[in-house]
Amino acid sequence: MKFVTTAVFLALALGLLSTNAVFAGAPPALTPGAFMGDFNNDGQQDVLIMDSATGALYVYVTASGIDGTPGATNVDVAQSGLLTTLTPGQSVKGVGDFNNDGRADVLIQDAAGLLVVLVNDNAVGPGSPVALDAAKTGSIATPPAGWDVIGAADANDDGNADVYVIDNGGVGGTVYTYITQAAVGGMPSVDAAGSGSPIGLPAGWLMSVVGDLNGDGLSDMMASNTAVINAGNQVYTFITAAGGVTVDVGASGNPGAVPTGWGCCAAGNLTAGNASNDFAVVNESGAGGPAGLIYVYALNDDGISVDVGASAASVGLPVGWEVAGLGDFNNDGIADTLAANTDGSLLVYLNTGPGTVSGAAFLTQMPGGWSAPDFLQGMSANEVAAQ
Ligand SMILES: [Ca+2]
Ligand SMILES: [Ca+2]
Ligand SMILES: [Ca+2]
Ligand SMILES: [Ca+2]
Repeated sequence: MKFVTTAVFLALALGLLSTNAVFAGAPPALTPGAFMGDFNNDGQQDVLIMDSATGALYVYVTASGIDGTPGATNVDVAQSGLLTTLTPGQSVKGVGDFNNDGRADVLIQDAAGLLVVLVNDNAVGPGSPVALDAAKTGSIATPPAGWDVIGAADANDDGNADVYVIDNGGVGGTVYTYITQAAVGGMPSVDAAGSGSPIGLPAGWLMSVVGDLNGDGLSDMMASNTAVINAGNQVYTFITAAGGVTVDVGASGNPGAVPTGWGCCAAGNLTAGNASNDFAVVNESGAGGPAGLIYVYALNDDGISVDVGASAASVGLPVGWEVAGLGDFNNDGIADTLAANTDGSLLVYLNTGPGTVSGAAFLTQMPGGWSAPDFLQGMSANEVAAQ
């Protein structure tokens, strides 16, 4: 297929960012992240997990009334279920609603590089386990060699998740967005005419977030300069324009630097009363505060500037735990924090604001060998928006 790259390198904007850069040559830190989405269309995030030995994909559906009461059962066993078993060479690349029926679908890639959407069956009745609708499995595209999936998010605000890829093997840093199309509840495919390349990143920059940051419905991008270890991790927010495959340079900007040794970034709306998202960082090194501490930067409506007064430290994660993503697990409009332990335990901190948590709800402990598949880069949109 024809793969058109029309990347516009924002040399001016990124030049401003790079003036204080000190490149130490350290490999970029990877951002941990789980694949989450609302698989049963009840407004609550659910968690996709995989058995690394067999390739089985399973969804933990979050129970109604999730809370932090000791001993509470926060997984709805009846609605949870096995989706499919991947064949060798296949891997999960993202979760998003690719056909606008309110149910999260699963983006996978096969050994030949083809991106395929496994469509979640919207005919499943209340109380029954989630399942796939094999008749609606849709092929999206095969990115060129060296291009990797960043995540899935609705770039053009048509209700269908789109797929972001980045050139990690060639020129480096060029982002391309496959716009997808599907009738509501139908089979996804790619809209070649609507697809395009919104941005190219300089060397050393990672895309950390794809998802709507300024509340206009169009997915945006947040990148972090993880090569800068002496001056903190700089972050930059790219606000997109109509169509979702171009960047509004004037609306984009630098929210500020994340302190040295802190991991960037998971995004979600933790502030009641505005539509813009906020982002969380984690103290991974213990520099400048206790290791494991989560700090939330509250973003103003523009999606780029930080509301310093509303920003605050949140909970501190115990040793062995990491942030897996932000998503709304109790349908109160405020994103919660999913944390994962190396022993397979999954915990949701129920946020009520940037620095306030009402409780910690234990979801479950995954069986041995199972994990919430990690993103190598970034967080997908289903982790971003508190719908
Ligand atoms: Ca759900
Ligand atoms: Ca769907
Ligand atoms: Ca879309
Ligand atoms: Ca936006």
